[in-house]
Amino acid sequence: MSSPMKRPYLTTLSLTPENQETPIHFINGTVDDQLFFRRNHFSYPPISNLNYWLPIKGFVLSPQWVSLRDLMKMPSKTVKAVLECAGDKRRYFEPKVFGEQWGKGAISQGYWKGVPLRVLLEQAGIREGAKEVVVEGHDFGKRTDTDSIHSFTRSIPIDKALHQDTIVAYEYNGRPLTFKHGFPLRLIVPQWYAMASVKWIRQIRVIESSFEGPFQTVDYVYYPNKENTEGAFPVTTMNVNSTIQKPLDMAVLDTGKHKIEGIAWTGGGYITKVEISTNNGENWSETKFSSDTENGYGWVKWVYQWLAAKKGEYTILAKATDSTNRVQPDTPFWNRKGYGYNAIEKIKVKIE
Ligand SMILES: Nc1nc2c(c(=O)[nH]1)N[C@H]1C(S)=C(S)[C@@H](COP(=O)(O)O)O[C@H]1N2
Ligand SMILES: [Mo]
Repeated sequence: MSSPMKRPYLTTLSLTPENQETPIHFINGTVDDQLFFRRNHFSYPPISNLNYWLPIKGFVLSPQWVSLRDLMKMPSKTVKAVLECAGDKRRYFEPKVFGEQWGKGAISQGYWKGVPLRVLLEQAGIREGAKEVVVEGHDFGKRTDTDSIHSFTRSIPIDKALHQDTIVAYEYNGRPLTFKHGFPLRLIVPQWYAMASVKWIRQIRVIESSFEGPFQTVDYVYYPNKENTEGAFPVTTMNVNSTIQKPLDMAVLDTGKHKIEGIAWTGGGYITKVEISTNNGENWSETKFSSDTENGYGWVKWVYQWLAAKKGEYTILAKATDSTNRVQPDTPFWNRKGYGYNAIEKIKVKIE
């Protein structure tokens, strides 16, 4: 009997903190823990499930301390969602930007089960005038820009916090969260880039102002301008995007039939169309979807049958469109910190 793969097969960008991406051609339906990319700002936190209580406090009528046991008895919900790091594909920006040089594999998809954040907030009773919900992680450390210690803490606007599919998750693909992906509790904010999905929740706090922590106001902000903060705006929902999984970039293939395959996803609506060009954009053809398009917040799998009759070098492009009529742009939206890359997907192959 062949045994299942025992080790994660991930490409390492850094080990402390651990930042690793998924070889994109390995991804199929859902991404299991062994293949799930890892993105951390700090070392893993010292944490155990013994005596784990979740505080829900701040601008509420009756602050709550919920034990894990009680939390698991509350109404729950399972949400299929793509998690994509805002820095996914960063290495393709020109000019280059600082930050982890992610390729195309800082993305995953799976089923998250948990308690809607709304249920917890309603239990605590949100006070009139509440503006944001701040979620703090158990991990902490020094940032490179200051000497002070920070925890990984992020906020979401109150309406997103009350959205029925924003959940405090304790299971992934039918099993308890693994430690590296946020055990015992993790926020899941579908449609937003994954920085919003805070791992190892330490506390949830309702505030009546705007949260100003460095992971909110320094990082995860689009700075379109190299030198100043002109035109800056926060990173929120995912852009419409696609990735070619097969063939591999720079593959050498025989003449004949080849399947071009990949995924497409969006943070707004659902994917309506993915087009392929095998001649660097001169002609485009529509691909077929091999999965549902309106599948919660998941990605779409698409496929295109290509007949490579002639030998030579080919530039293959993929371009996704979503139901809000957003299309992948020809040129990426360059920003200083390199977030949200979604220019038309491109690979090269050689037919011999
Ligand atoms: N507590 C905590 N939550 C976090 C982070 C972190 O460093 N600490 N990183 C965020 C970012 S930027 C991403 S892309 C995702 C990565 O989740 P993963 O490591 O499970 O893939 O978690 C988010 N939640
Ligand atoms: Mo991220």
